[in-house]
Amino acid sequence: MEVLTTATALSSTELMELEDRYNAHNYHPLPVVLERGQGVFVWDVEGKRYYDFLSAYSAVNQGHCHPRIIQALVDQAQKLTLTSRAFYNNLLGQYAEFLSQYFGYDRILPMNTGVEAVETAIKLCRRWSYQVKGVPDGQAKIIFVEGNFHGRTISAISASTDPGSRRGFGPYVPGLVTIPYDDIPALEKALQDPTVAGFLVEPIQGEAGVFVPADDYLPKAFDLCKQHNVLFIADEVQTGIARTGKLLCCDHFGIKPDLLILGKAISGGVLPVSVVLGSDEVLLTIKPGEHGSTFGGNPLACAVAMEALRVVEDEHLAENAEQLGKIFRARMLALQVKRPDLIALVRGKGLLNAVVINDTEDSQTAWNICLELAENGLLAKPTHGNIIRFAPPLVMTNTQLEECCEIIEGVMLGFEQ
Ligand code: IF1
Repeated sequence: MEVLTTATALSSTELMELEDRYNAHNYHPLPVVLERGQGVFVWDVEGKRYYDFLSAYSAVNQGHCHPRIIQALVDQAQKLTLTSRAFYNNLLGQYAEFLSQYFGYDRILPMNTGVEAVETAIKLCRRWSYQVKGVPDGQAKIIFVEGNFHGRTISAISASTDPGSRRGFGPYVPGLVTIPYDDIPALEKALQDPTVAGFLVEPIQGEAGVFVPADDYLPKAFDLCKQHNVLFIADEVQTGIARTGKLLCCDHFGIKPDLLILGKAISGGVLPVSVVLGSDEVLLTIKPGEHGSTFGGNPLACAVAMEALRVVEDEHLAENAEQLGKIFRARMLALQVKRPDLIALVRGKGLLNAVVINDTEDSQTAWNICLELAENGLLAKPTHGNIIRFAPPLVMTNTQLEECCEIIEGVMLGFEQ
C-alpha cells in the first residue's frame, strides 16, 4: 500500500474518500474540498472558485490569508514559535498590553481555542466567587441560557441544552444552570441564589441560528448581575472582532462584560488564538501554577493576533460589516416577499445573518439549497437543519456582496421544494 508522504494531486472525490476512511466522522461537511483561500474567495481542488459565506464560522473575518497577517506569521515563525510559559518571551507582555488597551481591560489570560477560553472563564468565575464574593468552596453556580453554544468540552456540553452536543457524554459537570434566553424574569429568579457566581452568555446566539435578543435584554441582564454581585461573562468567540458591525457585539448594547471571551478571528483564522480579558480583581485570583496551557500566549500567536487586530482597525471592518449587513438583510427581506413559502425569517446583525427556511428542522431543504448555492459559487451551510447562516469575511466589497445576493436570489427564486 503506497503511503502518501506529500500532498498528491487527488480529486475531490478521492480526497473525501480518504478523509472518510481515516478521519473520525465527527462532521458532515458539504461535498466541497477546498485547497486555497484569498480574501472572500476559496477554491476547490478542481480550481472552482467560491465566495466563502461561512468564514470558518467567523474565524476568517479579515479574509483568507490576509497578506499582512500571513507576513506577521512568516516573520515570527522564522524567529521563535513557542517557549512555553516556563520562560518569558519578548512578545507576551507587549501582546497583553496591546490587547488590554485595545479592548479596555486591566489584563488578559491567553489560551488557544475558544472553548479553552470558555473553560478559563468558568474557572476564573468560580475562583473569584470563593475568594472575593465569599461563596462557600465548591458551591459556585454559573448561569447559562438555553440554546447556548460554547464549544465541545465536557463543561461546555454540560451547560448545553442541545441534545446533539450533550447526549451520550455524561456524567455532566455540576453547578451549571440553564435558563431561557432573552428572559429577564427567569434571570432575576435564578439570581436569588446567593451561590451564583456568574452569568455566561453569547450576546447573539450564533449556532442556535443567529438569535438576536431584545434590545434591553443584555443591559437589564448586566444590571441584574451587578445588583447581585455576579460576573457578567460575554462569550464573543463568534460575535466579536467586528462581526456584528461593532468591535464587540456587546458594544451595540452599551455594556462592558466583567469577563470577555474571544477566539476565532482574533488571529484572523490563521492559527488558534483565544483569550479572556478582565479586571485585576478577577484575573489575579488565579496564582502561578494554577492554570495554563502549552501554547497559551506563544510568541507566534502574539505576533499574528496583534497584526490581525490592527487589520480590523485599519480596514474599518466593523463599519463595513454594519453597512454590508444592512444591504444583505434588505435584499433577503425582499427575497422573502417573493418566496414566503421558502423563507420564514431573516435575522442578524452586521455580517452575522441567518435565513430561516420555511420547513421542519429535520428537512433537507436548507441542505439542498446550500448544495445549489455551492453549484453557483457560494459556500454556506445550514445550522440546526432549517437555518442557513450567512457570514462572509468582513473585507467584502459592496460589489461582491451584490453579486452574492444575486447568486442567493437566483437559487432561492428557482428552488423547487
Ligand atoms: C464546531 C458551532 C459556530 C462558538 C462560541 C465558543 C466556541 C464556539 C460562541 C468554541 C465555536 C465553532 C465550533 C465548530 C463550529 C462552530 C460553531 F456551529 F459549532 F456552533 F461558530 F457556531 N463560543 N464555534 O461559536 O470555540 O473551541 O471551536 O475554538 O464545534 O462544530 P472553539
